Amino acid sequence: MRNTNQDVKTIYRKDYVAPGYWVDTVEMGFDLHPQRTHVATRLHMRRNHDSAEKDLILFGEDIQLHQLRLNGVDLKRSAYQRNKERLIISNAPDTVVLEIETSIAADKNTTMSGLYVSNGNFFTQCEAEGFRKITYFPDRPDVMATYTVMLRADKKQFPVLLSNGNLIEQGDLGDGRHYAKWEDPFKKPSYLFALVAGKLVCQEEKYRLKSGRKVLLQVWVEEGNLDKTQHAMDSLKNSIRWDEERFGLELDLDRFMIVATSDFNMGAMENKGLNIFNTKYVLANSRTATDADYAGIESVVGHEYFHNWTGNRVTCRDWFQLSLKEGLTVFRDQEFSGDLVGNATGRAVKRIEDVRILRQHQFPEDAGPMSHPVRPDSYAEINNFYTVTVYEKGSEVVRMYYTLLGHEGFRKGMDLYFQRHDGQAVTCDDFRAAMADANGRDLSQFERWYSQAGTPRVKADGEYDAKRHVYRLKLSQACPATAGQDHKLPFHIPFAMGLLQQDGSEFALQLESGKAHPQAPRSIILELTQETQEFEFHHIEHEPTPSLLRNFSAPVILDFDYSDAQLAHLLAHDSDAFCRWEAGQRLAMRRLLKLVKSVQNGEALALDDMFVEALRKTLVDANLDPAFRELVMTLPSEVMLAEEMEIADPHSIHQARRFVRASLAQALKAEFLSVYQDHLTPGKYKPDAVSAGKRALKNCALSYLLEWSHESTYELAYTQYFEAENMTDKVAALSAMLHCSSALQPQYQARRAEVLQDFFDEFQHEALVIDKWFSLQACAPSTDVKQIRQLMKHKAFSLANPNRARSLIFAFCNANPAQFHAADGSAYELWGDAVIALNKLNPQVAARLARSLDRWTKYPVAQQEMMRAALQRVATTKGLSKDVAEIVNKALA
Ligand code: 0A1
Ligand code: ZN
Repeated sequence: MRNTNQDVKTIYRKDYVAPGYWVDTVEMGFDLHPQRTHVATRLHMRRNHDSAEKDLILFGEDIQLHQLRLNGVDLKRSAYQRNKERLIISNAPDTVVLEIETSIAADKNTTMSGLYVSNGNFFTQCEAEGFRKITYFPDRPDVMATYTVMLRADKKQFPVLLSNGNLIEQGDLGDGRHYAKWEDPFKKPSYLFALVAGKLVCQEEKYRLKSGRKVLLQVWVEEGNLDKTQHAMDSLKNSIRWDEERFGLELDLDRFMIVATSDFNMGAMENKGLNIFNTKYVLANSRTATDADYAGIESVVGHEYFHNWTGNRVTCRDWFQLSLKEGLTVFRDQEFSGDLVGNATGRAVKRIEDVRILRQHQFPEDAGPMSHPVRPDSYAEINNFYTVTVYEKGSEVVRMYYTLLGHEGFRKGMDLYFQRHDGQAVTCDDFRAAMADANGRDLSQFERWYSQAGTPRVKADGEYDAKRHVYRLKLSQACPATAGQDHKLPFHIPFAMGLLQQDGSEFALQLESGKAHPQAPRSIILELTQETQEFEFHHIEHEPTPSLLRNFSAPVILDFDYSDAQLAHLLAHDSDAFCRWEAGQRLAMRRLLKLVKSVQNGEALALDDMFVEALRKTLVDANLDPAFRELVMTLPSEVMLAEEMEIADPHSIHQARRFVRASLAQALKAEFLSVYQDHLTPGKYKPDAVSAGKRALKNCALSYLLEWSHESTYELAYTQYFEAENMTDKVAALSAMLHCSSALQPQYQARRAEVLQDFFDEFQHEALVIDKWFSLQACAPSTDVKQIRQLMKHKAFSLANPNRARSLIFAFCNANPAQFHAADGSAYELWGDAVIALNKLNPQVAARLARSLDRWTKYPVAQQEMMRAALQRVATTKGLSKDVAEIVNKALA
């Protein structure tokens, strides 16, 4: 059934054809003026005799073409074909020098793709297909060339002129203008091109590489922000060191620059030698940034830096291979953050956080209308495929190689990958082949992780044979049908596991019978490759408690019929921190789902002592890492609960979760209080994982204490808010005051208003903090759609700034389900208004927001009808971008 009147053209992976022409060198001259930037480009091209494409095809979008010259001769209008997207020259000679003159109105560009102006400065964003908004070009990642770039601009207005690579010349032009010439010695695809021009200042440092070579590191920001660049600089130095040590990869340029802009569609961009970042992932000091912000900066700085090898030196043949660079680079940044913590529990905490993100965002994506394989087969708009599947599931796929091949084996695979493919544009198959060949392994079945969408389920059944002292584990796998893929073939699943004894220690795991081997490992990785397999463990003296899918060794859903007692045993003893945490989550999930039913049936709610006791033990266990304890005390989110239900019921979910939090607060108030007191971190703020873990636990305790509605606890948050010397504690207090049960009580209204106003007044000139101010309100359970509309009228709100739009509208639509799904459908209307308004300004951001209704078929019929109507309204809007059209069409299909 077609529900809409706007179909968009689909591009298929199977249709890949190599480019008809290669580009060896690109020379560009920019005359930068915000209203009209003139661009002169010279391309040295040569025919690719291996290609079926005979024409010379260039892409171009929203640019004025002034002149086109081929081998020195002006091309007449009849010598080429041109439409809105392409320029095609037929019968071109084998060697071509093409000169192109174009112009751009960067100040009118609100899409933040191509060349645009933010706060008076010029920036570019060329991934995925933004370069074609600057000049006509074979804008596809398999066309790799070296670039020389001349920038000219008014010296006063644009004192800083940056592009990729090395600065080779600069000077004055007279008439108040100046120039800078940049040369990037490395071949790159056009999506890695960048320029920045404007009034910026930098923190810089000479840094010595392991090899002894000195490089220049710079972090560029707007004036007034130099007090917030140190952490980004430290993170960059840590990243450089880490890639040398862990993968033997050295920075290949003499200069590496990071530039921050407050107008950016995504987190950051890995342009060669000139990374452009969202300010959110650069700027931090203790007054304005939280522990989470510090951690985010570290991982994004790492991520972009690691792309220099995984993405830039070796890039993607076509955009279907996006996960080749993104999955691998996410894996690398996750490992980097884990290694930096420097201890096993810290690593485990990081792992749990990453799994939580995967489950919260990727599992729902894989179960919804946008479900796609890690390597998609088709797309209408590639920007819609920068997804949690390509990134986070892609990283899990890379992690599975790591798990199967081991530390050394994985490194061998990486070495071979660079040996074979440095300077090339390749595919996910090439990566898999390098991993297999370097280790003499057959990884052909592993291909299915790239080609089959959906989250596999692994069902485990255990049986203990007391006579033979054998524990038999049966594993079966299945994967639900997804769009266009009805039948799935079995995956190659690394399944890590152990068996716990009654005293909490682990059995030696021996898969063969015969003599007992007490030295056998206590944790092993089974390889599940068939639909069903059985494994027998010998010399198991009593019935064990299985610890399954250790460290979340594969991105699957595990079904095992655990008893409560078994889960409590795992929570108390498992040596695998992931499974230990998971046991607590299972205990909680079970209760929450039952309570949701009770809410729906109007029954009295009750929480059992066994659960409270299991959590109490973890909460007060001083031998456990505070960060880990905080993770255990955090209940599964409302989004995760909705995913577990046949028909989601956000209001009952909210009430049930609230009830569990309040009951825990009531039962454990003494414990929460002493945990709170014991984890204060006085003295100078430090963002390291240990201090951050203490703050996380302390603030978790505070938020529980406020569920127990009592004057004294509200007072505690109020005091913490005013006395906090860092943003983590300040925002945690404010969040607790807005989000907990007490927040709903009228007697606290005045104080809530007071702190909100105080926060705004103090930080009104700190854009990133004002984003928090909007977000906190957008996610508060008491904030309804009317208040959101009110906040949209606030003088500090702007839909045009992606961070601000995300802080209010996305936060409300994605993270406040009970209000977003208000019975009258009024929030869906708000969603539609915002998507339609954003569609005109910034299609990429609009398409992201459009995804908030992805799961609409999961709700009761009455809600579904209203959501469908909202989707249809968007789908039939005139002038819909292909970004938004693809999303809503898929939702309605
Ligand atoms: N490659 C970047 C993410 C990125 C992707 C697309 C963008 O614009 C459409 C911008 C950034 C990364 O993985 O960090
Ligand atoms: Zn990336």
